[in-house]
Amino acid sequence: MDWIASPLEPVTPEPPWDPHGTPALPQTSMKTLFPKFDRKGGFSLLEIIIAIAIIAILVGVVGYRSGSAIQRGQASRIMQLVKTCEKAAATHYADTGAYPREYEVTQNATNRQMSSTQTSTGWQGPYIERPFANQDTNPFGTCRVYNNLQAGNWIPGFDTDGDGTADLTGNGCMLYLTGLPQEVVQAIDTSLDGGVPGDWFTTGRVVWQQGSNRTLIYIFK
Ligand SMILES: [Ca+2]
Repeated sequence: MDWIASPLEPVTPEPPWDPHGTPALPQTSMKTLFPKFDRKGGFSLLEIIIAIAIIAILVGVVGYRSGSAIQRGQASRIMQLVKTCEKAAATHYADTGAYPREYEVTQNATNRQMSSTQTSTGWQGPYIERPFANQDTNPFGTCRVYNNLQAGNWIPGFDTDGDGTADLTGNGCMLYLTGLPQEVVQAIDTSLDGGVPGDWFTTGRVVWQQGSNRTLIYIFK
């Protein structure tokens, strides 16, 4: 057991710690960094609060701006989809004399008349580049084109002049989207329905059913 017998290394005893003494580390004060800065009391609580408030406001503004930029991007993407579907529905109608319906890619071919080969007379599609795949087509949920503007009790037709009655009803094409955040629907509504009187969510080409989170957009008749 050599290690017990080995002599201990000499240890220089530390001076006793004095809680009231001068700290060992050199202190850098604002005064030494900036000789002109001569304040004895440091920053007051009020100054610190004001600084924190300014930072919070700046963070909030930047956050809000990037949030609304994302929503504008999402809204313009849906607007692009509206344009694509308008063109596709009009061409399908010109070829076949019928309004097409287009459901998501998992549905069978009879419900994908714009993307899947049909046997109907005059059909010369596909009329859209690729079938509707969720996330890809609508990042928030389902996307469909219905060929009826007034069906069941939830497709009410479109009151495009905002006078309280539907003026676009019956056969025709509309886009059906689920899950869109209100801000995104409102951005689309502003661009398609700007100036239409009445509630923005019930009148015009863009109808938002808040309870079921469905957005209906008239595209072609
Ligand atoms: Ca509207």
